[in-house]
Amino acid sequence: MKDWLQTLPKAELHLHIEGTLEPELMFELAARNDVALPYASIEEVRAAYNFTNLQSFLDLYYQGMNVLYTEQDFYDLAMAYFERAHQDGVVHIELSFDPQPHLSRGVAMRTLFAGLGQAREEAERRFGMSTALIMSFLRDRSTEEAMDVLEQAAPWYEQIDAVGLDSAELGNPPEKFAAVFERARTLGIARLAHAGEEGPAAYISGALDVLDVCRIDHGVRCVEDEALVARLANEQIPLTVCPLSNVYLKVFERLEDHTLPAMLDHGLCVTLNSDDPAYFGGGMLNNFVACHEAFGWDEDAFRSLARNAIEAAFMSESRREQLL
Ligand code: ES4
Ligand code: ZN
Repeated sequence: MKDWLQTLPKAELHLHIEGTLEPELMFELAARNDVALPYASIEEVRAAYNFTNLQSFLDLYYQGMNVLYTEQDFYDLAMAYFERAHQDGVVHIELSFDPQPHLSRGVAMRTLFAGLGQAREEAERRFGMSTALIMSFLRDRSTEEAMDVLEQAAPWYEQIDAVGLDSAELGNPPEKFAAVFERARTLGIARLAHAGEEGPAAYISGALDVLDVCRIDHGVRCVEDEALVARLANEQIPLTVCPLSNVYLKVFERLEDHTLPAMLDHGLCVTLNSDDPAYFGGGMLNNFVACHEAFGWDEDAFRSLARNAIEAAFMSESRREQLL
């Protein structure tokens, strides 16, 4: 089954590029940029990945990305992931990046777009891979800062397929970013948001009603609200579920306890994704294999999940036809 899942053409819609930073590259970039790391060895980094909730992960995620400074660093980070994803049989990737932590360290906005843009072009040339770019705002920082980031990105709007909303969910409801997302809408930029990962089902409704998002990242807590489930099913709102992430962040104790089978029973438009593969036990293929082992899904089930992702992706209609 693993071999078959590898050959299944997969689109990944929920991937934080900073969450693809493997400890080996972290050490290499730390040396290159003369950044001190709080770890003595690669093994020590991996041993630290022992999360109790979303915040305990985010602390290490922000710490890890402190080694990224130059255009070359962002290129190397993205290219290393594109290569691994290509080996997993991924044919389309929508990578999200978080400008704020980098801007705060003095990295220029153009460095981010240039490095990631170069890697995207190279992935297209070398692997025939298509990609899309999602610029995400940190919901645990201010609305004003997010608005400022959106304005600073003006020279690169053409490269942005959507804006997203991530980081610490609880206590940072979607409504906080109504004005920022309204501005993005005016600019003609599509909108996404993490919702219903640690936060309640009401954050999913809020993201749909107030932020006018076209997809929900995670959304696994939707099952707590029957009316919301009916709405998500009726409107076929894509949910970018990240199975291994949910287990690593203790959203569910074990994958067997995940609401994924119930979500499929309700007729929801589910897609499978890796979220932060360097931190959560691997990439797309590992997520697919883990679901096969936990739920016993057959080839038809995975074909249908992969199709959902291709249908929900930001890609040209000719590319979509080619992949369907
Ligand atoms: C994230 Cl799993 C998750 N949730 C929210 N924000 C994030 N940023 C990176 N991974
Ligand atoms: Zn995420």
